[in-house]
Amino acid sequence: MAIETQPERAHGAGGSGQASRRQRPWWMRPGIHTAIVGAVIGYLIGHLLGNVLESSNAATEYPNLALSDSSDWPIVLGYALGIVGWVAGLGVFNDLLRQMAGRPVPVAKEEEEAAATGVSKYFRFTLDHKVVGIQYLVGMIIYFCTAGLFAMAIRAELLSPTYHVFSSSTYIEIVGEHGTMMMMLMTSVVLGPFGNYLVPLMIGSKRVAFPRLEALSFWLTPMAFLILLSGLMLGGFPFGWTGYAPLSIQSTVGADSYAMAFGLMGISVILLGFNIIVTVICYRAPGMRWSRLPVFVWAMVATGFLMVLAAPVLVGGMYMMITDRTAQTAFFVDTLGGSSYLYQNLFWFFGHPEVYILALPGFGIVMEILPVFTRKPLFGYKVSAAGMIGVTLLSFFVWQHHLFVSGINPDMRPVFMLTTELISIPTGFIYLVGMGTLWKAKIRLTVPMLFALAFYFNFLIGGITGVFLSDVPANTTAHGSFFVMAHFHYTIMGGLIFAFMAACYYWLPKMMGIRLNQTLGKWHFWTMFIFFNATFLPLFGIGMAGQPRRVFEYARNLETANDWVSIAAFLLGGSILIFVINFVYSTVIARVREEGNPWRSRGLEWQISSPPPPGNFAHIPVVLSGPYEYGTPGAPPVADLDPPAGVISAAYAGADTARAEA
Ligand code: HEM
Ligand SMILES: [Cu+2]
Repeated sequence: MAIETQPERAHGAGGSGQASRRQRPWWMRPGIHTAIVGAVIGYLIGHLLGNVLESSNAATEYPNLALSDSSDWPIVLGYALGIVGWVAGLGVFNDLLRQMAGRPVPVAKEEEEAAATGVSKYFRFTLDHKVVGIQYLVGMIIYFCTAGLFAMAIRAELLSPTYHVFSSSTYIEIVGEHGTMMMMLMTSVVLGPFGNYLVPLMIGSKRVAFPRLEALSFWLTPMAFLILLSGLMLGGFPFGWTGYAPLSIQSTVGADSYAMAFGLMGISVILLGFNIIVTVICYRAPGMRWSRLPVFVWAMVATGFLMVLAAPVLVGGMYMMITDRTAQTAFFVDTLGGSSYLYQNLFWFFGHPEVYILALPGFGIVMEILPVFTRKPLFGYKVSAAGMIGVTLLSFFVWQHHLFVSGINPDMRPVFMLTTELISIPTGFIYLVGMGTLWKAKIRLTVPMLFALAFYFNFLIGGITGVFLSDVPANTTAHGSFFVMAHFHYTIMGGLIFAFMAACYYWLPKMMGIRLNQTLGKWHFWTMFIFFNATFLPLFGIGMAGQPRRVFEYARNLETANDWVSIAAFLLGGSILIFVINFVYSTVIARVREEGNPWRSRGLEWQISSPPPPGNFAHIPVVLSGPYEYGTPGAPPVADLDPPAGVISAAYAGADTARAEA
């Protein structure tokens, strides 16, 4: 049940507001500038330390174990201490250290931060979940566009079947940067901005459970992004986004940036998911039963569990890769007693749940949007929640479908073929909930709704081709080809990213109190939808014709088709540009206010002003009914926003006694 008081108060060691009000000059207050200084100092110290280690190194003592040929220690330690410096510069440790030293920690810090005005709060480590949501949103758009530019570079090279713009080694570096940047950062593209911002509003809470962890999860992402990008200066990494051993152990220092960035992002994702889970379990308003939880929140919880359970395996794998490369631990080196299969299994034990980390939030968004624009209850609400739980559980039992052609015990293949085909059942349930809601509905074709409908169109193609790939014989043929590439772009770009766009158009009026321009929105939608399909549909055929992934040369007869795809891809890039222009134009220049409930949604988040005031709700609301009772005669309002005194304290007293008794 919801908790209104702030736990910090309870052990705020007698602190008063004074501690925080004694202002230092701005440049001494923690912020992004001190973080940069911290990161640079940390990097330099680490680099120096690494050089010292390197010169006294194991490489001379154990020459036969020296697997890679360049100095990994200075790079790895530089990155590691750079991260520590960045976090310290942001002031993440300040309260902790104060508390450990027995000094007063300013109480009511969260309330003060929530009331802060001005743009500078967006450049700080802050405890306000709404600020973190906006920080994530802007960050994600930047990361997505950067990774998208790499995609444009890939398509530029593929205009010609032979050497054209980039050398073969540069090409694979670019593919690696594109794939890794997308896969590591887009894990948070929904939970980061929309999960953090909206979940407390949707469950009737004033706050999240762990504001510091939430803020930290965001502030690790710029570091992961920059570390991955810096790999380009170190010669890149030649193994795509999957980092298979032994190549990843033998590659030059660019591989360290891959492992450090991906591992760091793994940590960020664990914190992100953990905070959301605990928030939903512990901070729901009275009356917000699990059976009334918005389906978007269900998706956030399911994804949170996937994150918390899968990402540690990634972090472990990356850590082992780093120690293999520096301390010559040889976890993944067959000739020294390790196993490159071990890496593949660790990677995909994370990697497959990851694809559901990318899919479930998309479903959460579109299922939230459909009832609003069809004015109908969500069809099969319970089925959708059950489907998401089913997907979450099953997704830990399918990972070896990525290893069908690896040579690992072939008798395992039918088992994993079966589990993979099984998972399409709960996924199909979730899909059908959408179809049932659309059935015989009068649809309002707003921009968010268009994106939601396109999600279903694209995901169908991505999903059905996935069933083909789960089949061992078909997989053996298509593996490593552009067919696979087209399949997963249909689910991730065609699914997740379309849903993300739907969410931007739907919830930005809530989050910023500003309406995105709808005409530009329609241009954005139609160009993105048409050129997305024009880019990726032909790639199924090109893949079946044998064009391999990650290779910059292909058969001459495929040139025309590839040229078509490249031109469509550039136009697709142009459609994203329309979005960015619309975003900047609408939020910075035009600023058309949108205060009320423009979509006439029953969602709890829409029942308060936009953007919500500090602390979200004046009083903790009492939830009276489910969020999807559109067109239900006599349906009660969603919540009582100003419940009579006593109702809440009674609810808390109940919760407290329940806890005390437990
Ligand atoms: C503008 C839209 C996009 C275009 C035009 C595009 C294009 C491409 C192309 C052509 C490749 C294959 C290169 C090769 O194997 O030779 C590729 C690989 C890849 N893309 Fe995209 N992409 C786009 C968006 C995305 C998104 C949104 C994601 C995920 C969030 C993504 C994830 C990947 C991954 C994981 C790979 C595989 C990299 C590897 O083989 O290691 N892409 N992309
Ligand atoms: Cu998989």
